[in-house]
Amino acid sequence: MLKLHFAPNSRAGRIVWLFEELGLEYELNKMAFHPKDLKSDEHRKRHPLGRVPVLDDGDVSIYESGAIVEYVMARYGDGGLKPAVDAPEFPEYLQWFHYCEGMVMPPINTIMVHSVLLPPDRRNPETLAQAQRLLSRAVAPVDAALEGREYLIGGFSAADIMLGHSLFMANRLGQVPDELANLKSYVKRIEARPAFQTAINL
Ligand SMILES: N[C@@H](CCC(=O)N[C@@H](CS)C(=O)NCC(=O)O)C(=O)O
Repeated sequence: MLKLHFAPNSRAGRIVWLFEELGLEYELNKMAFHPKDLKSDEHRKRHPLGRVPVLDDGDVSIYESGAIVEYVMARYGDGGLKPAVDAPEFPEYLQWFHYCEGMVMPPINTIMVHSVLLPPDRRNPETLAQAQRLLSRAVAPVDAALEGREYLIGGFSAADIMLGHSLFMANRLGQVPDELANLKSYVKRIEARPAFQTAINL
């Protein structure tokens, strides 16, 4: 049985979303998004930095949300949620899949740290403003790519599970302005998916 080490409001939601889209059975170890759980000796044995998600599958234990998504699709996905290697959409699929952790999540992390996680007296307004600028630059090409498309490569794919989840987070942080109308409606489409709703409400 696939066992996911999970905390609410985290990237672990991507993996639940994937399980739900694929109709897979899974078990959850639901932890608090708090150092008492994430930095415990028990969890640090699973992830040296005490982070989520971590997936156990028999003798396999793996972390990094993108790697977990690829692992689950390769072993249990039956070819779903990704274009074939020789399909024209394949390169763009890879691009948006990796743009998520490579370009969009770093400024989101900084925004979270300097607007939510740190106590107010340790937040740095300049660091926050710089991350907000970086994020607005990073999401603009995604808005352009979504022109006339329902999802990132046309049909729904695992690239939407990665990047769509980040854009949902960016929007929730108030970082997607109304002018980016393609992104705004994309986030609404993501939110309307029952599998996403299951993941986000855990
Ligand atoms: N690149 C990693 C990032 C993992 C990560 O930073 N997860 C966050 C939650 S979204 C976490 O566990 N934070 C807890 C902490 O930093 O203490 C991935 O995609 O899995």
